Amino acid sequence: MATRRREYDEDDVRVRPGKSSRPRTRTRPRHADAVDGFVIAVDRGRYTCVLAGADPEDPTVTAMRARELGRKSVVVGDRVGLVGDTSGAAGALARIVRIAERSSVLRRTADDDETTAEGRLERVVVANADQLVIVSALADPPPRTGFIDRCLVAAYDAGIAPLLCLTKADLAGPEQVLGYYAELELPYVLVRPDSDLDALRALLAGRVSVLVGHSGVGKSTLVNRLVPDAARAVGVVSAIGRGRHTSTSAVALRLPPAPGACGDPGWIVDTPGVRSFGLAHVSAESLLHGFPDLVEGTVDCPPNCPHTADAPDCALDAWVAAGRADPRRLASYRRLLASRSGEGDPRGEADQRNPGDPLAGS
Ligand SMILES: Nc1nc2c(ncn2[C@@H]2O[C@H](COP(=O)(O)OP(=O)(O)OP(=O)(O)O)[C@@H](O)[C@H]2O)c(=O)[nH]1
Ligand SMILES: [Mg+2]
Repeated sequence: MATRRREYDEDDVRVRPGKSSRPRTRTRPRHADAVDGFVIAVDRGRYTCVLAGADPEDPTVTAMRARELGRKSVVVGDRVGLVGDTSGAAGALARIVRIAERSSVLRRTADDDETTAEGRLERVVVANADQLVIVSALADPPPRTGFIDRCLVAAYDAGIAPLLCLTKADLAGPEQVLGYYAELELPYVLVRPDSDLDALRALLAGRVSVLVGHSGVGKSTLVNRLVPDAARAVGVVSAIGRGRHTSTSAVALRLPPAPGACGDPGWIVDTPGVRSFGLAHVSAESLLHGFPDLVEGTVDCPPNCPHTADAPDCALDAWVAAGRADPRRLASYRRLLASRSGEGDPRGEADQRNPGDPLAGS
């Protein structure tokens, strides 16, 4: 009890009798004044927010969390209510008193196995994203379809539309990766240093898109191209301003209006590179949603079929044997099933476990 009490505001300690002395009457009017903001960066307990309807030139608002939010975390992409000094003047500090219901939550876990502490350590990457841009380099570092598959599972699980963004197309061709996803209607874009980004811009317009990918695949490079004044636009993007350096935290940037287009140009969220995209928070059933090319193949499975390699009569083997899906996709799905149940470390071992398939790593 003692530890719980510490999270309450002093107003919440119920030593004073009577409902009339509750904080409600005192705080409600203030909260009614709260202005809407959008969290674009989080840094050591300070939240950088953009006020709803603000122009790109307007200053950002720095805020802290009001204690009454309790344990609720505030993440990039959150739409929040702000009170206090929302002027954006130097040194001004506002307070976040409300977090709007999230339309989507992109999560990842440090590990796949729910039974470990790491597996239970769940991180919300970003809130309210409409689109997950899975960034994979075609070379340096080489593409890893196991990782892309994990991102697809996370996207479908969170109800976020996936978009495959293949960078460094100047270094290698996309045929192998695209061949692997031939059965999926997965939208994709190719990016090389000299390519025009019009197709990508059109797909980003009006949406909140979050970039995920291994370190060094070119996420920040892409963001800098999409938002040329990223470093200047908001004071917080020091990680981006440093150019080719590893990003250390997620940051949302307002996209410039597309030429000739009207309406909301959208936001793009750069995130730090991840080694793995742990999926402990995704149920075994939901894992299958990341493999729409396999879903239909399970209709002939016996009831409660676990779809694992040793499952008797799993219909997926016949589905793949009949050429209805790529056997590598089934292998990838089964690797995820296995790593969720704690069999093996999903990170870093892919090359040993899939010697014949250099793409398969996660
Ligand atoms: N050849 C080539 N190099 C690229 C391309 N895009 C990015 N790079 C290079 O790849 C390196 C890594 O790029 P970053 O944009 O920092 O990668 P990142 O994904 O943001 O990495 P983290 O922040 O660590 O997650 C840089 O040296 C870029 O110049 C590309 O299309 N072609
Ligand atoms: Mg980066």
